[in-house]
Amino acid sequence: MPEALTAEPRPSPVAAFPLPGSHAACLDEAAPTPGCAPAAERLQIIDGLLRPQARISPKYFYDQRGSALFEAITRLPEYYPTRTERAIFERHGQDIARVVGSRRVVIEPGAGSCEKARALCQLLDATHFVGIDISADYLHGAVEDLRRAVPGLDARAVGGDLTAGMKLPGDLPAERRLVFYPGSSIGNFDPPAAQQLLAAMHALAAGAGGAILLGIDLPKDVAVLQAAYDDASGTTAAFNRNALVHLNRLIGSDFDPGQWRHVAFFDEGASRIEMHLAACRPQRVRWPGGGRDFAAGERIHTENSYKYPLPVFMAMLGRAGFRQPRAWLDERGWCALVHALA
Ligand code: AVJ
Repeated sequence: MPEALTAEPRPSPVAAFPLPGSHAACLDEAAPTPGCAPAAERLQIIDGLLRPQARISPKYFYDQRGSALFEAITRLPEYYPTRTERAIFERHGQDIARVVGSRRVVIEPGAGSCEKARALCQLLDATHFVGIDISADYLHGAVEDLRRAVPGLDARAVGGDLTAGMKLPGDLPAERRLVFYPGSSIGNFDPPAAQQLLAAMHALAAGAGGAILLGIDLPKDVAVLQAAYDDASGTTAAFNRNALVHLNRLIGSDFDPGQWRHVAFFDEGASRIEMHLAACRPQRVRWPGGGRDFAAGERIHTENSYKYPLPVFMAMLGRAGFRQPRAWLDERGWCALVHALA
């Protein structure tokens, strides 16, 4: 087993979330208003905050501190997904390598640190690797490291987003492509958006011998889920609250994170964990040009994390055009690594 598949992951700033338009830091000098998000993004954030049920995208977790907090989350005793996926690779590595096949062109949306990619490229003796990430600067460094670590691998970085018309290198072989999407990141998308993302991945892998290898988190005992998203050390609570600090920088708001309580629960009907921030007391939050009053207990919805039953997910793969799906599970049946042909 390659070392990196057994090591603790180090997600990049932003990269853990392959969603459009993230900002790891305040770098946008062209921002016309206080706060550093581009005007369109600013309006989108404010629109979410002004809805009757206020909401923000989970991509706003991942500024620099948020990415470090996520890394800490992956090491918590309660947070099973990261080490469970690693256990699946340990338990089934040989079978995975046999089914996936060698000499592949690996394409990873949201590649970030490329750490899982390194292990996979070594396991499969990949010929090419393309990492795709919103955080292009970080990705370029990671891909350079990958090139050094895996001699002979043709490794490239592409800045952009799968769902927003990003372009692969023109000279990338169209055959034997493998789209790699680990970490159960697909759980952050609601089912229609997840379905769209799978279709986009199918288009990427569509040439001869194309396939997908993707990690998902399965439904399980509610107490296990609950603990994973509301850990005893309060790390997930800090991660959740940090989104407000990030927003303050992006839109110039004056959220006081200390005035917001972490709320996480499993919605059985929707099969998803929901995370919210609840106002500890009545408060007014302002930003340039506006603001909102929150009543005590009023919430901002910050994340959904869907737990797809395996048959449901297999059906989604089928609708996206994938064939011959198969899955490897950990011994408790908590997470799955799914492979299918494009
Ligand atoms: C990175 C989307 C897989 O949903 O488990 C961890 C993010 N949120 N704790 C997840 C997360 C709260 C994580 N993913």
